[in-house]
Amino acid sequence: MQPKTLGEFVIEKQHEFPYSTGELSTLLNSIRLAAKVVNHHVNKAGLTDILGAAGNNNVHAEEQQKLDVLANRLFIDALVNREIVCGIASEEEENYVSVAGMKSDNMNKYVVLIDPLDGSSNIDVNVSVGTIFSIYRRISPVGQPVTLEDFLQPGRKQVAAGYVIYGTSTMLVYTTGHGVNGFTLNPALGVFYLSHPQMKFPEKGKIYSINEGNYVHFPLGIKKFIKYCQEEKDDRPCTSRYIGSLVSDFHRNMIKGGVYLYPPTSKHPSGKLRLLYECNPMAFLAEQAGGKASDGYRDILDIEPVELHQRVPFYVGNRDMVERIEEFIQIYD
Ligand code: AMP
Ligand code: P6P
Repeated sequence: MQPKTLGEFVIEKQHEFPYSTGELSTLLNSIRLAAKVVNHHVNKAGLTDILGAAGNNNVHAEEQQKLDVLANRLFIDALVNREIVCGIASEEEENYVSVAGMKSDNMNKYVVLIDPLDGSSNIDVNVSVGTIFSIYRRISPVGQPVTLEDFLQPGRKQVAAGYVIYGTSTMLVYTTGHGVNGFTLNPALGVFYLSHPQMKFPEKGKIYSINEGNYVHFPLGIKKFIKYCQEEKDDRPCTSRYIGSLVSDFHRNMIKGGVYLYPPTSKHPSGKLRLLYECNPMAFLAEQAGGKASDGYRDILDIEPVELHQRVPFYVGNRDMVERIEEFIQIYD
């Protein structure tokens, strides 16, 4: 029997909410379409003149790869120009993009935050990259221009979150608060099929993912956790795996069991990962898959955001491993 398609799954879930207008389904289906278009370009990156830097930098003075710019444009066009949302914020845009109010008939109630192509430094070396998205209900009045507060909501208020991983196969993994489901693209048909229903972290994790090149700058608690993982004892030593692409490291750790760490470093004293469009969506997915996400002291989803591109220390994965990290931080830091 053919597995369910993503489109069928979205509609089936909508029917569980008899009063729904279909707006969230339309939004999820637009993300699905944009993901297929980005996938086409990511897979062709080696063949067309789209590799390499776009010749300018984004708001974080990071050199924008051409695919970054393209993915950003594709997702914004898919969501904003069709008025499927009232606003969108992106890692590649200094300010949020407002639709509600410019076109007064825009009565949509969702805002979306995206990292259009996370891990883009891997593009030119053919390592998997990903798109991350996060969806909230606006808190300002429908029909009015969106406000910054619509985007600065704690992660626990998310309506949906997910990622697309452009890897050996392309998958879309998302949650609306009722578990995590993974869909694999059949490139011949251009259809996502349900391949990983109700994804959960394994009971125990044995992988740790961290850039140990920053070791000398890590807080003592993180150094102690790394040495703990390397001890020959109990269910250790762990395996060290780090791709340099959050979506890929997270996806592998959710399937095999493990934890991803991006602690404060000398270059990024508040951590490198962005709270709104990287940490919150991955934290929502992690909790829905039985895992945990923390900044070392509190759940990521409980953090009250103060600015669009704020960074936080980020530890996400198996609950037992994240709790162990918190213990080491609270003892040594
Ligand atoms: P809507 O009016 O379509 O925006 O739906 C209202 C609410 O119903 C959403 O905010 C969700 O909480 C839920 N809902 C509607 N459609 C879906 C869907 N396809 N998948 C999961 N939840 C949904
Ligand atoms: P570093 C990609 O730029 C990213 O935001 C994550 O996807 C990835 O895990 C991390 O940064 C890699 O950072 O400093 O280890 O190269």
